[in-house]
Amino acid sequence: MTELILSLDVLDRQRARAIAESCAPFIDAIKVGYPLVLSTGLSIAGDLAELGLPLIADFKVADIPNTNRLICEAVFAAGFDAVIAHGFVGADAARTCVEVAHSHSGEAYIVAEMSHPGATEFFHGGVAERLAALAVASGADGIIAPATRPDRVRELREIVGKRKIYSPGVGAQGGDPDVVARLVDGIIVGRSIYEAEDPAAEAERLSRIRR
Ligand code: O7E
Repeated sequence: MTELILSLDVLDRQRARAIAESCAPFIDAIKVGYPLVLSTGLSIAGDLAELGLPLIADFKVADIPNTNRLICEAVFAAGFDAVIAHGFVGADAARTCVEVAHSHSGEAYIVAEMSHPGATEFFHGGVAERLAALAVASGADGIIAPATRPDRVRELREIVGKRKIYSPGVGAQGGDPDVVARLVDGIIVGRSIYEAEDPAAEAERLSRIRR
C-alpha cells in the first residue's frame, strides 16, 4: 500500500498541531521542514510525536560529513524517525547521514531528482541516475523522486529496485496521485491538504486513491 505523507509546511504551532491531529487517521507519516521548524523551533517534533506517527525531517542535509553528522544527531535527538539528505555532496557525506540514522534505528532518504520545473537544469543528463545509484550504494532506505514526472520515477525505479521511493509534487505542483501512487512507496502532499477547507477530508480522499 502506498503511504500518504503529510508535508506540514505551515508556520504556526497551533495550526500545525490541529492539522496534523485531524489528518492523523488518514496519513502514514508527517514530513517537517525548514518553514515549520524555523517558525516554531525543533520542539515542534515533540508536539507532533504525541500523535504516534513517524516524523520525517526534511532538512535536505548537504554539508561535509562532520557537519552532516552533527545535524543528523540533532534531528534524531529531537525525536525524528527519518532524515532527508542531498546526495550531490558525495558518497561520504551522504553515507554519514545514513549511518547516523541507522544508529538511531531511523531511516535516511537521498534526493535523486526534484519536482519543480527548474530541477531539470541540473538533475537531468544522468545526474539523478547517479544520485539514485549513490543512494543504493550508501545503504539509504530510499530516494526522493518527482511526482511531476512519472516517467522519471519509472526510470529511477530501475536503479533503486525495492528501496523506497517517496514522491513530492502531487496536487499543487501538478502531479497526478492516481498515476504516481502506483509507482512509488509514498506520496508526499502539502498544500492540497493543509490549504484545503477541510484538510482531514482531503487527506481521507487521497488515502482512498493510494490504496
Ligand atoms: O507542493 P506541496 O505543497 O504539496 O509540498 C511539497 C513538499 O515537498 C514541500 O515541502 C517541498 O519542499 C517538498 N519537496 C518538493 O516539493 N519537491 C522536491 O523535489 C522535494 C521535496 C522534498 O520534500 O524533498 C524531500 C522529500
